Amino acid sequence: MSLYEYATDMDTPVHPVSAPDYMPREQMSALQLHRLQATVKRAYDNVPLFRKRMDERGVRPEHVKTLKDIALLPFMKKVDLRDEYPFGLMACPMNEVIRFQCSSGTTGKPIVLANTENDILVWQNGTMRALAMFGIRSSDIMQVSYGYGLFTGGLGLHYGGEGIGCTVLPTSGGNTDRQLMLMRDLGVTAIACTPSYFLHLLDEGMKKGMDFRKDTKLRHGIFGAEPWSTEMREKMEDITGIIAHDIYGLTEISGPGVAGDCQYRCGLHVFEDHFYPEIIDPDTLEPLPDGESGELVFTTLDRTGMPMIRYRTRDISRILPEVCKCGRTIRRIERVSARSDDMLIIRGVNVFPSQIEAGLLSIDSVLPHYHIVVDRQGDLDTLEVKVEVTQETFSDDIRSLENLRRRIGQAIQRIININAKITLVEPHTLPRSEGKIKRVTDLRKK
Ligand code: DLL
Repeated sequence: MSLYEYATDMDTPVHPVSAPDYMPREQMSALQLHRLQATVKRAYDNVPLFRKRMDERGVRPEHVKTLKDIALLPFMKKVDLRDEYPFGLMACPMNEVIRFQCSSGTTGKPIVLANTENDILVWQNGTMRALAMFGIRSSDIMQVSYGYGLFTGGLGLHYGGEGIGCTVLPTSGGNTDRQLMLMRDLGVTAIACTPSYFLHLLDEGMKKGMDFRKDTKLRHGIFGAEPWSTEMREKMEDITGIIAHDIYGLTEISGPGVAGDCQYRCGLHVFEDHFYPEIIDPDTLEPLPDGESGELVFTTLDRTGMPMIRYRTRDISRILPEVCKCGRTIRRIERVSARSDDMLIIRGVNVFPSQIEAGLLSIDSVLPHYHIVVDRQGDLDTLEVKVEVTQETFSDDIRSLENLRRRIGQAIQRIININAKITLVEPHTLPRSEGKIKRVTDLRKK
């Protein structure tokens, strides 16, 4: 199907859930301001950390009179979720919370997000609108191969799919053979998973002689949770004949469905009536004008469980001010391809080097010198951790070394849920640095 045919298919009829995407700008701004004021008041009244920071700045909720006044408000960061773990940022009583979701923290503990029923509906509204924008309709069968559970990918797309009435096949991640069998046998038309997992599915399918164009009914891929390039998109579309859509989101702000691309693929439309985007300079923290590249910051406008105000995502992007040809009035951000911190995304899982360090250092006889190597074998990310051990340990017999390797591997896996290859090395063999130490080599970027 050509892009033109696809565009026609998408524009008529516009899915009913998409109405706010086309709201006149003045009406959208008025709605955003109204919701922002309510969110700031709610956080001020219920979240001690937020109130303290506001008081320190001499700012009160009633000072937010226009959308520009958002610049008066303090930022929130991932460390706040760690420091206030697990319930400190909650703005509602526990009996209103109906679900927790988690994401990686920077150390051994995850971060926890509390969702009220309202928050689950807001989140679902974002994923429904993203799917509708991608052209998914009630006649589609969508295989959700994002992980279900604490990670928001699986449940997020699941609720979105059910919301727009398509048939959902909740395979979750893993068990590639069964995924391929069901995709073919059930006539799956859309798949939602990380782009790297889709490449893996293609590889495995092709090894078995599958021709995705002939043997499946796939037409749509719903890819996100990690950066992916235009080249990767072209490769996937070439092999399968699908249209690869980009969906963006993060647990702190709800999950997938904060933004997505339309048929013109010129950036991702943000569902701005729920999530207010800003771009700031990560060094000066000053807001940047539309069009300039910087750190993406979101304020949730109608979440009640744990509202996030000026949450620093660490993702680098820019707001694209021109009106989009698709007719949506909601603004777009550029596709996210870089971050301003050291978070790695390995097989769709967020990993901070500090989490690996926390695992390593829980084991005696390991020295605090390590180096992380991330690479890609075929289409799957690999993780190797090189660790220095004491001279005595290194001289031990092979069985003790094997045992140590296994214990280190398990300690790391308990924290990041990824099986890493552990390589033990002699003391003083890993590079030292006189300035900022570089602990990660990411060979995927070559
Ligand atoms: O990855 C939510 C999600 C699930 C999005 C499924 C899309 C699809 P977290 O685990 O909290 O949430 O990770 C959020 O992943 O700050 C980005 O760095 C990265 N990310 C998410 N979507 C994209 C994307 C989910 N489309 C972090 N392109 C974010 C690039 C993405 N990076």
